[in-house]
Amino acid sequence: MTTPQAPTRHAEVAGAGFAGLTVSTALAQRGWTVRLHEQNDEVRDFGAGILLWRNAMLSLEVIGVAKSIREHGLLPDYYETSLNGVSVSPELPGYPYWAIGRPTLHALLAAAARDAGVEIVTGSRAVGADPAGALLLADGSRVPADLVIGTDGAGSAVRNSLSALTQERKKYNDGVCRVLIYRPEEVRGEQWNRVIDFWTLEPDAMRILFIPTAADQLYLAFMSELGNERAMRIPVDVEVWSERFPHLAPAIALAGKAAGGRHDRYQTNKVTPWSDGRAVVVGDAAHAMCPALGQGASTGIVNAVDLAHALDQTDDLAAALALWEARERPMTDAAQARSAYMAETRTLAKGNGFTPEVMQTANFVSAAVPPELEAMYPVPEANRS
Ligand code: 5PR
Repeated sequence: MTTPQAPTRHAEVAGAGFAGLTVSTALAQRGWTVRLHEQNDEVRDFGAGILLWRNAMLSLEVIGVAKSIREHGLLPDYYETSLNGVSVSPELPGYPYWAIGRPTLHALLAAAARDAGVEIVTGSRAVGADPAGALLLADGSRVPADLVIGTDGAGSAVRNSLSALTQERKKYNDGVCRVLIYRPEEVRGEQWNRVIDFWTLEPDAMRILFIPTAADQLYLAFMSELGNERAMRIPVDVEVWSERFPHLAPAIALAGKAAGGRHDRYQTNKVTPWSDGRAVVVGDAAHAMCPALGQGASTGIVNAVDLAHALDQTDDLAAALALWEARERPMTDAAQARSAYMAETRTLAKGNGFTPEVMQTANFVSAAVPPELEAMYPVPEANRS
């Protein structure tokens, strides 16, 4: 534990995404001064929707954000998998996980960061880090810090500048168009209060992941193979998707009219180690993964909160970083390997998303989580890992 007399420690953080906001908030709440740089002119998220599993919700409880997620988001009754219109596994009744729009989640995290005293600087792009303890900015300035944190995403400039960090990157053949839309009347009501993973595999894989994120909001992910040009289009090609999924036509029509939206190809990057001297990478910068487990952002959030916790456990920076990586890397590597395997084999189409092995990531409890919080989120017997 840090003694009250200990000098205030200072962090410079690059990238105000989920990992950046979370780590900044967790450090500021523990007495650090934190400056968070965002390259865009606004602090906002342009993504669609997200599932937050128990592991992430517990970590978000630690920084006091989970309550508002429970209020603004939606608790799905089930995660159901449907193959060619036939339900192959209604699963996860009673599992404590929440669906929420990414812009909403981001706004809640940004509010928590400001409340904690984090200074957020927009229009400030990081180009690298000095392991001796400085963040390097695009305007040529060099800002010193006790700890420099790269939360600048899968293409991380901070990571790429650190020669001690090795990386393996891989791209996959599937990609996904994600949209957040107004939820049509046709897909409201009790029987639609669930995640439904609609798969077809013939003649090629096309899948719609249906996730209600609020009473009036719906997240749709349209997954397809790289060769299927029409299915990869943004805005979503209403004709080609409605032909495959006629019963979802009203939602697909709205998705076709949705502004924004994006296509992302599945990719992973494995970085070893996660830190060099006073510089560390967190989130997609350290471990971008395929989305099959729905754990990309969540593992980053878990790692971000535990990093702050580890730094509170000892004043020896190198020891804290080593402790943190030893605690978080095994579950992170396992999630990355499993999600890549699941994406490559498309085993989710068979409803194989919730084997005890797979649930290990969702059920992971980081060292930062006190037992009384853990008890708030009981895991149903069927989903224990
Ligand atoms: N799960 C979630 C998700 O958003 C996606 C996948 C699985 C929550 C798509 O981004 O397998 O592609 C997936």
